[in-house]
Amino acid sequence: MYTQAIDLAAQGKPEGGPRPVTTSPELQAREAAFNARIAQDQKVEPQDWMPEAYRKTLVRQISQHAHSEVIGMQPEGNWITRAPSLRRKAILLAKIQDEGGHGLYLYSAAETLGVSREEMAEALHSGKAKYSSIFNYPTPTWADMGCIGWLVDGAAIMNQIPLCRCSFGPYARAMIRICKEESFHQRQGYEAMLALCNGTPAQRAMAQEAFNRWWWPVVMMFGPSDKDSVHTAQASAWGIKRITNDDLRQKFIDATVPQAELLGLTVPDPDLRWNEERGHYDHGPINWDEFWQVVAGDGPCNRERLAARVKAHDDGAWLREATLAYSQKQAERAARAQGTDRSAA
Ligand code: FAQ
Repeated sequence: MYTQAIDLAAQGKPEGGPRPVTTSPELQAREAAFNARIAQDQKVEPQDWMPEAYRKTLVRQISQHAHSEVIGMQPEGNWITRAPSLRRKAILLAKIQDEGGHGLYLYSAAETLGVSREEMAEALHSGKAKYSSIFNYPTPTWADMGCIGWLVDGAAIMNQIPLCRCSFGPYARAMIRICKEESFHQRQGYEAMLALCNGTPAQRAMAQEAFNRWWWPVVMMFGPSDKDSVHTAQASAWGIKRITNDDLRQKFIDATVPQAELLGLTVPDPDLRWNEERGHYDHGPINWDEFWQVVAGDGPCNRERLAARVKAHDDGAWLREATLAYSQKQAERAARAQGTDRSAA
């Protein structure tokens, strides 16, 4: 359903193509080859020449994406010990593990661009690197688990399906598997909401209350409106971004409103109306002050989330040291064995 909502052919290519970023004749020739590759929709691989700004854009986006997946384990991790049944607990555990795995694929994809895990971790822990605004909201009720799966994963798929066609090979390939897993996450979230909405009046009220809290942060999660998006033009010209923030947001709203109706939930937007002429829902104003406040580190849970991540990293230091010592020992043993073989020959 989310895949069908995205008609890439209809989006067309950005006008003018990528902007030149280099000057010397040799670099210009390399850049021309790179631009030709982008224009032909061929993948750029780590060993290929690429403009430094393209590499930096990818490192920024992929590492932020990885950080989001890893920090994104926390709001749901809050409910592992309190899931209402063994079945729900097993699903939640599997889903959270998947998110951790997504973080790892994405860190690996970013590493192919010459940045180390340590540098990326340091950027996150120092507050220099961003992660998605959505993970700075609290999860006080079980219905929040349903809303995260249904809405947050639903929004993530909407944003990530076009990234499966991103021009950078390792990112595009990582996104294919990630999207398959996010699809399961979205369905389990919707099914959890369905159970609550078919339940007692108190359960229905819990579902509506959680929906009221998540709707607007999820709508914001697609990023600033196109007029304020600083990276869209260049990222689109490079084939990294295929659909703009506002267009993805609209597709998400159009897909999600009927799902809310099926659940019997009311979308907390008094201005929401189907616009026959546009063939889309019109929606009310987005509180961009709230969005930027959360992005700047001052949301309801920013400090808590970052502190938990830094603590987990510090607590894991012994494992990193032990793994490194083990691999060094293995390498030394292998080298010794090779030396013995040679002297025996
Ligand atoms: N939160 O010019 P643009 C998930 C920043 S994964 C925080 O439009 P761009 C799975 C942006 O970085 C969710 N910051 O930027 C899951 C930039 O700042 P910078 C994450 C935001 O890159 C589910 C500035 O605003 N997904 O949910 C946000 O062209 C459940 C200007 O913005 C991805 O990362 C935001 N929401 O477009 C896990 C997908 N939006 O860097 C657990 C990949 C914007 O200059 C449980 N990323 N900013 O300092 C993308 O598609 C893009 O990077 C966008 C932003 C669309 C996020």
